[in-house]
Amino acid sequence: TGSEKQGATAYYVSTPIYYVNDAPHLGHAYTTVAGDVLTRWHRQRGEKVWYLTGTDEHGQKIMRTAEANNVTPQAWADKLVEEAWKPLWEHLNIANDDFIRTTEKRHTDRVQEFVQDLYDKGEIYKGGYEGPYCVGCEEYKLPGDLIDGEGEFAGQKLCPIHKKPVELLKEENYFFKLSEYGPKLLEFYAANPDFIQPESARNEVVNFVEQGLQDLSISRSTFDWGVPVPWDDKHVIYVWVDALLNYATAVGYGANQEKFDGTFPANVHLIGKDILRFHSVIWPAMLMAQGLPLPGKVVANGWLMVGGEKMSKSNLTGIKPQDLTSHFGVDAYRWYFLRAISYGSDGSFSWEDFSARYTSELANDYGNLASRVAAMVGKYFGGALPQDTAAGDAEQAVRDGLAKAVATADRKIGEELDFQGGILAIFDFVKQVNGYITEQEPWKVAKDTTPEGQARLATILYTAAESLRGVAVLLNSVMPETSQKLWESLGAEESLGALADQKVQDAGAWGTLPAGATVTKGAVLFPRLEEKPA
Ligand code: ME8
Repeated sequence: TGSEKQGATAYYVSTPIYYVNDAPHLGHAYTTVAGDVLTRWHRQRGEKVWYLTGTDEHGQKIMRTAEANNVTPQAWADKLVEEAWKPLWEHLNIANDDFIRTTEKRHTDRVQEFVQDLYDKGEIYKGGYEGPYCVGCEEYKLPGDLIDGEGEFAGQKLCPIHKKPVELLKEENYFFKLSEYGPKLLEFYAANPDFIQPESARNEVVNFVEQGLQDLSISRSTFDWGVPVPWDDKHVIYVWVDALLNYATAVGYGANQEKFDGTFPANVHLIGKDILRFHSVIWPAMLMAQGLPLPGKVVANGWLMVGGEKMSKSNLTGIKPQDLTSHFGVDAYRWYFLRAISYGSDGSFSWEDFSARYTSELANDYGNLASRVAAMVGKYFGGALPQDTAAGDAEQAVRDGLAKAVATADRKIGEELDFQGGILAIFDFVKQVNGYITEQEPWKVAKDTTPEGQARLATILYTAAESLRGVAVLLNSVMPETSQKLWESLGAEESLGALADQKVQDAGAWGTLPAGATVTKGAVLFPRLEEKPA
């Protein structure tokens, strides 16, 4: 095992598969948009990428929700997937390659085979367990993890994430010998210091494993909404074992060896920090037990907070992703959370902050730059992009600025998953170009009708337009619709072809946009905001 992929060809990115007990909220969309940006970035490097998302449909949490709604769990899951989850990803322009549902046969058959294999290898045994269980987490909790209830829950022990009382469960179950994997996991973390990110998450996991692991109950017998344990159909497989295996079954585990070898393991598992132990302890141990290669990285995002609490299905304060996209547009929505919150840290959402950043950074800095440049090429050159024959130091600084933005954004977004840092590098360049235009005052240079004056004017406008060409490529992963509009307005679609075929690593190659390209004043990139909805 090792975190370097052997002979595999696809850059494989995953999101968690989300529970279908309710509709998606801002928190789910946060992780999925981040994965989409990472995916598009790597595609734009010319790499083959596989982006997987899906839904987690078994377990008590889904079963109870379905019961409360008087439908079968399958009918409930079908409805939520078709009416809520898939439509939201489409709405947000998520370019996933597959969508796996844990109730699909392509998944359940392979889950049974995987677990049967572990059983045959002696990795699974029958035992008893009694402990506090949180249905919200679908997890047995360690007594030390619980918090004391107050108010209506006074005297009870609560799950620290859901702030709800845990249930005491006592069952005879099948157990996976997780405890035996502690030393191997610690060795793996030490050999692969980037495996768990951010650093705080890594430290937490290492501490946790150093305390010693307990064996993991991997079956349940008090309800039946799950994948049957193949050798004992009175049990269903624990929902988390079932769920984690999606990362293997979706890419052909046990079914399509060629596909599996060309994709597995994931380069990056994107998750929230609530499900860190599952992905960085249990999942690698399951893979070790089966002799399968381990993922490259597990990257945990922080929590979107509302009123100081983790945003959750029961604590939404009524904000849906669609409420924000209908006000700010899909692209601004995709941009905002990655721009405003450092990936890995918690962050709060507010209408005021979003509106202020939209107006100053998107509409004023970026949108106005694009429309001013197109308008001036129209006014002074009849819309035909002129040549930059009179470039000097000021132009060289802009060219260097673009090259630097490309290198920084490629490292930060493509490698470090520092989306905020990458976006800021691109917007610093937008600011630089704005400053360049303010200094050069093309509207004054235009009055100088000598050949030298006109050559300067041409150079200034070419420099600005060519800079925007670079910006369109760099922001395409984050705001694809806006980049496309800009691309067309620069006449680049016609002269250079599809934006998607522009490589990130070539985005800084100065002189890409040919003189003579037809520049038109396209649609406004970021329209003025309407009044905030009540
Ligand atoms: O845990 N802030 O599903 P889930 C940021 N089915 N991210 C958030 C968030 C918030 N307030 N709320 C949710 C499950 N998320 C399991 C996963 S994977 C094999 C099985 C995001 O519907 C974040 O990525 O509870 C978190 O880990 C995930 O949604 C949990 O989604």
